[in-house]
Amino acid sequence: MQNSPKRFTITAALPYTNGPVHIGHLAGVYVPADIYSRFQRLQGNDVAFVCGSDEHGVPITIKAKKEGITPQQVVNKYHAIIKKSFQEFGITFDNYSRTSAKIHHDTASDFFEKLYEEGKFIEQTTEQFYDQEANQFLADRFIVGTCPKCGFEESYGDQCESCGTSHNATDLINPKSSITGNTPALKETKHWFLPLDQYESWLKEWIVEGHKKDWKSNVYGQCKSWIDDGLRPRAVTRDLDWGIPVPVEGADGKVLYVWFDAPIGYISATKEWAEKEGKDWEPYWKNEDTKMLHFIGKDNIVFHCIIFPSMLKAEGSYILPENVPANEFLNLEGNKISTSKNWAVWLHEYLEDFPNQQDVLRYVLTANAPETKDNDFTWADFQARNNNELVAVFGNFINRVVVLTNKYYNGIVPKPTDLSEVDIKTLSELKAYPKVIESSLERYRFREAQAELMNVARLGNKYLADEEPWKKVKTDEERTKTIMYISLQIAAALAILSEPFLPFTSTKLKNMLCFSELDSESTWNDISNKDVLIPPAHQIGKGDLLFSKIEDGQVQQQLDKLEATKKSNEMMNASPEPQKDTIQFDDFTKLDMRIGTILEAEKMAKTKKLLILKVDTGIDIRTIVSGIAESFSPEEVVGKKVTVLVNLAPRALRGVDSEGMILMTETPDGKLVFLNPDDEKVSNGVSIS
Ligand code: B3M
Ligand code: ZN
Repeated sequence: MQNSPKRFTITAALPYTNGPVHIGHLAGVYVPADIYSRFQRLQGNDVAFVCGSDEHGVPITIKAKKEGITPQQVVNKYHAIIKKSFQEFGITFDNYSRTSAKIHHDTASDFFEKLYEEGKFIEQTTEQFYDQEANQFLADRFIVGTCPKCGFEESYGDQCESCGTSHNATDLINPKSSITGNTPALKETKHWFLPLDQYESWLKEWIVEGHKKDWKSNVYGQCKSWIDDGLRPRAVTRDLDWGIPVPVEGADGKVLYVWFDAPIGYISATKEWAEKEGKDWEPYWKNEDTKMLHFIGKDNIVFHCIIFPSMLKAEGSYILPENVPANEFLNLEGNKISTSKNWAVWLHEYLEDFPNQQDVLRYVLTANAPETKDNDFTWADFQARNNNELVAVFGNFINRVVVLTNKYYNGIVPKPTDLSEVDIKTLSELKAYPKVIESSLERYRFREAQAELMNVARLGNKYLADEEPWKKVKTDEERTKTIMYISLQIAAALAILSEPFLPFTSTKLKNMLCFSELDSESTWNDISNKDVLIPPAHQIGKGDLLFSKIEDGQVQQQLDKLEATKKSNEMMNASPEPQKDTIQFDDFTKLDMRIGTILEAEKMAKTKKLLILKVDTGIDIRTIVSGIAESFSPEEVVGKKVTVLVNLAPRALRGVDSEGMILMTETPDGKLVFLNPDDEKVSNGVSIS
């Protein structure tokens, strides 16, 4: 029985557009949100699944400064990369918008104006941090200091990334400007504040009393602790030149706080979508019978559960989220994922190394989703889950069914005869799965739901192993037909049930089973309600491997990549070696260093590191063996000006006499660099003094 369709507004956190997206984002937010949205659509429900790029805020202006480009150029670049990654991983947003879009600027401005006109803000002149050297106020991430709550020394002005607390910049201990490193001064400025304290008792009733049972305990716990600590007014404007201008008089040089405008981005994305689709956006945000859900990571809980709902409540005409299924964090090989340290698996890079293997990553990230605590992604686990689960369980079952059906019946679904007790039991177990998976999904337990999906494949494998059609085919043709028929029903169920989790696999499997040739394609609920998913006489296609083994070498390559990142980070942070013992001027003059030119270079046979060089030192042309072959090819160094220590006692390296030493240094990622004069006119033979 189909219930009447329900309306869903499903939002996924708007990613900051200051870098690409990585596996942590996918695991924590976008894959679960996508699974849920796909599932609701399969139920015949009316879904608006919206997201977009968060293009304001300080991280973007910092990135622009670093790269020497404008903030708009930064967001254009990453918006395109992020949008493409989401498409490639099959994240089925109904609309992926961006907060620099006009519709968003208008929507956010109007929202602010309405609250302003209704007197919902308090206007206050307060002292804010100001960097005199940079000549600007220091909002949010422009300021770092010690978190007053947990003591983390690199907390941002608005939020501590370590404990998740959101605070005012002036609460930080030992604040420093992240532009100049200076200790900032305080300077007066006027801002508008949302008096969260006025919403405290309402929030208590709505969350602490109303959602104790149905919200995840990590989410509920955080909210309760904030409310118990007491809420204070929060500034919703900033002194910045990047963002949505504050739409009231006397607010020059001020923009809306990014966390004021970003969640309104969900509304503008819905509006933009509705406009394109010729629909009305309002029921998705204003009708009480709409179920609104925010998928986010744990660092965004306060904004989605306390601040945004208070904004919506202040506005008055909006519904509130029914649930905010926030996830904890995913680590990578034991360390916190970090964009700035490049400690991440970037989605666009993953696809270069594992082309067309989106579902493998989706699968592993869901199997390991940080639903109740932080979790670790390891490449060893990635390989094991692919090889032992996707290949050995799911892929193996499908492969056997499709290959045997082709072999015995030229791919035509056979007609069953009398069903045995095992057959009846197997079919009734199969029929129970949609509800089992559904019940996990409705409680936002995606790992559990996906594990149940795999149990459907296990059911199929066990059935085949027990019934052994490959033996029975020799003795009992009729029985074999029934076994294959039942196995094909399980395969068809897998094609349908896997769609939310493994969408690419589901499509492939549906094609293999020629779903489009069926009179009517079965749906999720049909698995429980109908006896036949693919009928006798239906022609299926040829087998094609759904998954392939991941080899040790591929895993090693990923580990090597991370190892290189770690090394380069270590070098970047390493403190310089302490100074050596003092020498006298006479000691220094003993070193005879000259400028020279490399005339010839060749690789030393059977070594990785050594080049044999012919160097014109201005005094003579001599041979020097140098350990630079891993950084330079012979062609690259010919013609280079270099600094040579010419009076170093000669020594034989692998049988070649080396008469001197070329001076080098190293970049943080381990690449060697010549110490050469920066003026090409310096002639060979001149000495260094
Ligand atoms: N951009 C923070 C983040 O990427 C922020 C989310 C906005 S959701 C309205 O974690
Ligand atoms: Zn903290």
